[in-house]
Order: sequence, then structure tokens, then C-alpha cells
Amino acid sequence: MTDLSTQPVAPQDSSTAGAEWWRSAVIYQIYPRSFADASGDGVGDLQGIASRLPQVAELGVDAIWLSPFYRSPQKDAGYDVADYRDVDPIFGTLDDFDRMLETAHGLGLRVIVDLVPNHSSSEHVWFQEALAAAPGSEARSRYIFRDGKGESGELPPNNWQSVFGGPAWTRVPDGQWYLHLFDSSQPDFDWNHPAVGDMFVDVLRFWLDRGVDGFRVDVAHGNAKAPGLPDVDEELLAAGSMDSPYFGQEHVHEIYRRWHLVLEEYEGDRVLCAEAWVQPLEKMARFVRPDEMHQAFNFVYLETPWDAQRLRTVIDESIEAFGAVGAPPTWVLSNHDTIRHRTRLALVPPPTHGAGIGATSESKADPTVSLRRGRAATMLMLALPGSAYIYQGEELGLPEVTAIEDHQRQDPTFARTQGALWGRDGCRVPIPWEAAAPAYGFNASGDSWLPQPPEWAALARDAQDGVAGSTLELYRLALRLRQELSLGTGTLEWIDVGPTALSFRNGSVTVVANLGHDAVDVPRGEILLTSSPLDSASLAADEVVWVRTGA
Ligand code: TEU
Repeated sequence: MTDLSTQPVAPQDSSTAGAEWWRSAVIYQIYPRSFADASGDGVGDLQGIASRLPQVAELGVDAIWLSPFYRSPQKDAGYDVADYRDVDPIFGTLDDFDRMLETAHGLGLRVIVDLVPNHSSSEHVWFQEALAAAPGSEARSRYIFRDGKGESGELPPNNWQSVFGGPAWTRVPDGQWYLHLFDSSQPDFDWNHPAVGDMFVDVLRFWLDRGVDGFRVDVAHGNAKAPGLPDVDEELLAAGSMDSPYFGQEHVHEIYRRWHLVLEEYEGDRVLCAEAWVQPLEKMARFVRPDEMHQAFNFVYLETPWDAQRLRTVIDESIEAFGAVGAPPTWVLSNHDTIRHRTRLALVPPPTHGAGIGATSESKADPTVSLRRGRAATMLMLALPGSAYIYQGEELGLPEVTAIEDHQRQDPTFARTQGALWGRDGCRVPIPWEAAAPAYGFNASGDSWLPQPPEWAALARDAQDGVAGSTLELYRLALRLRQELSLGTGTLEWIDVGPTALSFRNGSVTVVANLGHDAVDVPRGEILLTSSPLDSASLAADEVVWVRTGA
């Protein structure tokens, strides 16, 4: 292991309250399996990430967030952690992590790592101990083991379903059942057991001591379950309610208050970012009250269709809800769980959450419309005040991949639903760096854990680099302007431009987005950026413009 005492840690002076970096940061999500593969085994790794960080820094983002790279049997692409304090050999070593972190800090990039506290892998030593121990034992009480219902306990303890399909309970040979809200290889911890909370505080410290700038907290809404584990009201669930006995329980917040204090012991503005799929926005904002986390992904925004009025409402409600607790609004369009927004926003009919799309899906997106719309949506998002997330590959305009054969699919969702849901593989395909290289420069061997489509040669980074009007250049310019014009720390003031368009001022910039079919006037002033080349003096469908209208 590297001697940390000799390692430079980025200068991390704490800012005055209200001026912390994360309030306006653009955070770039790296999905380690699919970013860059130095070893050539077809799965990305930490050395690969380090080698490509200059290109991330040069894009103009403030921070990176890495999806899990911990020891894991990879049953859920690393969200099944067997050892929270070690790197999985497919990604490298702790030394590789330290070097990657040093490289990132040297480039001025903050580093956020993923923390998965709702469940571990079934290969975690605690779960192995629990399996070997008797019902009712101490070892079992760190997870959620229960006797079943029915005459001989042959029925699951309640009616909860796994997010990935099928029952949320699996029976072990002695007859007890254990809870897993996700795959059966991901047993849920029992957060009532004090050892669980203590272990995660140690894990936080382990990575904070190494110098990370914060954590993205997986399933932050799930750690606390309702006492007695009551059945889900299936009528409520069918009606789309997010209220459930396992998500968004009030006592989950105690956990984050404790973590907040741990982060405060460290120099610099360390950050906790909640992955909390709860609604409405006021409920999500409870995760970012002043003594809890700092940011929460705005999934309500992500799930809003390309509709002017609905977007205006969600933007207003987000600024209001997060602002009411002193937290920044956040904006996100894509991540490793959702259909890439370049495709999603143009799908007809619209997709269902979590279902994914495949080659024979009913939902289709016209490629031309989808690229215009995807670029427009990004320009709208990056003009909003607050913090924004970018998912690797969206700066290349990558579409969701549908050409994945059944036998190549890896997301447990596909197997657990017997193929009824495609799952998330289509947004996780290794990204293209070089048009003419093996695996498009993902590695030197040409291997790739998910197949890369042939049409990605044209989208490779080197095919877009320096090419005026390319999606890569659009992202670069938008990020530079966002920074120069302080859009992230600005305020938003709406201008009325009719029912199917949006316009607002943010500081010296006026933004106009045309989400309808009628042409919309471009305001007078210096045109700073357009999401696609303007054919006339007005804005056509699916176009966004940033105009300098003030000093
Ligand atoms: O996701 C939590 C979650 O609820 C999402 O799984 C979402 O509802 C689903 O992907 C359908 O879109 C987190 C991680 O981001 C995800 O990758 C993991 O699979 C999951 O937790 C379990 O750790």
C-alpha cells in the first residue's frame, strides 16, 4: 500500500458557507467498467481512467464521480460490494486508486466515490458468516433474515418485490428468508444493528483519509425499513406512488446526520450526494437539509419529458424545494441506470422507468431528431443555476445501444424478468475514443464486455475533436461559457415566449429553448452558442440558443 504521508493531497481549504464548490459544480460520472481499459481484458480499470483524465479535465468539468470499483463478484456491475475497503482486481489495486486520485487532483478535478450502504454482496464476509450461523444469531442480525409465512414457512415473509423483478426474498437451506431489494446476490443490511452504522463510518474515513472529496450514496432512500416490515399496499404502488415501507422512511435521515459530522472533521468541502428516488421534490430535499447531505440527484428533472410547461414547472419546483433547505438545485439527464437522454427524450411511445429498450422495442427514436433534442436538452440544463451531472459519453452524443444479443446482456434485470425488461446495458457500453483503433481506443486488445456498435466510429472522440459543430465541441463551449458567465451561481428569471418554448435570463445571458414546432424569435444580442446551426433568424424545433443580452 502507498505511504500516504508522502502523498500530496489536493489543497482543500474550506469555503465560507454558501460558496462551496459543489453548489455550482459540473460533475462528470465515470463508469469504470466502460471508460478506459489499460489491461485489455475488456473491462475498464483505474489505470485506464488515470490515462484519460486529461481529456476529462480539458472538457471543463469540476469533478468526477466514479461508480463502484470495490471488491465485488460483479453480479450488479460492482453495486454488489464484497469489501468496501479494497479495489477489485479487475479494476486494479489501492495503489492504482491513489495514483488516479493524485492525477485527478493534479488536474484540478475533485473526486467523488460511490458508497453502497443499503446492501452488500452475498460474498461479503458478514453475509457469509450469517449464512453459516443459526437463525436468530448475532451474525444473522446484521442482515434482514426472517421466518417465512405459510404452514412450514414456505412463503416469503411479506409481499415486497425486488427492483430488478421477482420477489425481494430468497430462502436459505435452513428455511429462513433474507431480504434483497435488488438482486439475490445483494442482501440488505439491517441498519438497526449498530455494527452496520459503525462499519460505514469506518468506510467513510478510509476513503476520506485517502483524500477523496466526497461520496455519491447509492439507494440513500433505502437503508431504513418500516418497523415490522409490513406488506406494501399494492394499489398504491400500482398507482405510481413512491411511498413504501422500504423507501424514504423518515428514520433514514439519522444516518446522514451522523455522516455529515464525520465529513465535517475533514478539511475542505467534502460532499455527500444522495441517490434518492423519492417524490415529491420536497421529500427529496429532506436529504439535503443543512445537517445532512449536500446534494441530491434531481431525478424528477431527469424523468420529465421534453415538454416546455412540464419542464418549467419542475425547474421552478426544484429551485424552490432545494432552496428552502439551503441546498443547490441539481440537474441530471443521464446516468448508468437510465436510457441515454439523447435517445430517451425522442422515444415514441415514451419509455417506462427502468425497462430499458432493445432491438425489438416498440419505442423508437428518430436518430436526427434525437441528436438535435439531446444537444438542446444539455444546453438547457447547463444554463440552469446550481450543480449539474454529465454521464460519460453524452459529450459524444452517444445513443442508447439496442443491438445487444440476449446472451450478451449482463444487467440482472434482464434475467430476473425473463427478458421482459431489457435493463440498463444499453447505456453502459464502453465509450469510443479513437475511430480507427481496436475497441475504438477503449483498450488495445479490441475486447469489450458489451458490444460497441459499428456506427460509433463516427462518434469517437478523435472524430469530433476540433470539428466545429460536433457534440464534443458543443459541450466544451457550453462548459467554458457556463464557467465564464457564472451561470452555476446565477439566478433564473423567466421570460414568456408562448406555451411550447422556454426562455429565461441568468445573469447576462438570455436562454431560449424551442420545444415545439413553431419558430421562436431569437432575442437581440450576441449569440454565444446554439445547440445546432441556425438556419434562419429564428429558432426551429429542438433548438436552444444562449444570447448575451446584458453586461
Ligand atoms: O440504483 C437504485 C435504483 O433504484 C435504480 O436501480 C433504479 O430504480 C433502477 O436502476 C431502474 O432504473 C442504484 C444504482 O445506481 C444501480 O446501478 C444499482 O443497480 C442499484 O442501486 C443497486 O445497488
